[in-house]
Amino acid sequence: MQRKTKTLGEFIIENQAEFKYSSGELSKLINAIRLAAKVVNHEVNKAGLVDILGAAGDTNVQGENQQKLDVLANEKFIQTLKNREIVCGIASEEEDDFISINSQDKQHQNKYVVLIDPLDGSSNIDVNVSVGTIFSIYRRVTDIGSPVTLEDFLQPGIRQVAAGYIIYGTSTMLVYTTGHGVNGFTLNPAIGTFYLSHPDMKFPETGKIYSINEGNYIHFPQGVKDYIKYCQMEEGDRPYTSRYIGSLVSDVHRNMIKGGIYIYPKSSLNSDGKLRLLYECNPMAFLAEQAGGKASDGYGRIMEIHPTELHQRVPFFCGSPKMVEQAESFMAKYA
Ligand code: AHM
Ligand code: MG
Repeated sequence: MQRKTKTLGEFIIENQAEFKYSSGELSKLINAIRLAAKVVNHEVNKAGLVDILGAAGDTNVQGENQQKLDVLANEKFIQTLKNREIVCGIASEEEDDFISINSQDKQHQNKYVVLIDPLDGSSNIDVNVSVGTIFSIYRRVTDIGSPVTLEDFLQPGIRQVAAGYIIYGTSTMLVYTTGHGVNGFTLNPAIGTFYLSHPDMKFPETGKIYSINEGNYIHFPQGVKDYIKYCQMEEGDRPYTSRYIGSLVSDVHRNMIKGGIYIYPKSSLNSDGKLRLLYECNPMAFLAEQAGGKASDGYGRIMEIHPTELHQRVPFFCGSPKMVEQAESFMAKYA
């Protein structure tokens, strides 16, 4: 008899009780993200066909060129979450400030805030290489019934109630956690349904892949330089293989399956690295830890950092636990 494959919709319903504040609100929220993911997937897939490629002409809050698809993905996610009236606030990598959400019949009654990087790795769009969406969900800390404040968004990663990513790759996958392990769902584009394809994803304890933009080697701290040399040394299971897509979601996704480490360190060019703590590092760290991996700034746990600003950047070391520990030991020599 053929095994029945579970859909994401079924999985969400089945696992709702697992969540300690189970009122169905989080499930609805993940359903909304599922819907937005399908819409963005549709747009990403036709990127080469219609004239939606190229820079939109605007720069985002970090002064980087925005691609048209970034703008579009940002709009789609925000619109979907707004329309479904299930969050009280949204912060996006593409927006200068957070958005407070209110509606006539639900006066600031929702309890979750969402932080998103709507289209990460967008410099890869023009060349048909995988990009991703990253999301992070927290319970608000201010009182229900009042508008959200910055405090609701500046929470350490350990307070996340859910996080995930969508990878628009050779196939489209939605991978998420609510703190009970990590599960991956693959989209069947013919019928628009996500199926559970990667249950209980786990980082191998160690691996043979290191992912870092080595072009910046000269600017890296000595601990990172030493670790790179260690990866390249002929000894035991080394040298490791270097794989760097330049798309955080894709690099971490591959390393989670095959075993590996992703590093975006600070450098003499950018003292805090490049990646954003709230939109990129915290959600990837929550997923990594739930998959038995580790996420560090080189010296300590990413998820324990207390954020001070929305667009804060942080150095990021993420992957198989033994590899992250090894990299940390090189960093510690120069602390
Ligand atoms: P983005 O949010 O502007 O797309 O930047 C984040 C991306 C990551 O996905 C990727 O790992 C990194 O930037 C690549 O940066 P670099 O080109 O400096 O190696
Ligand atoms: Mg990004």
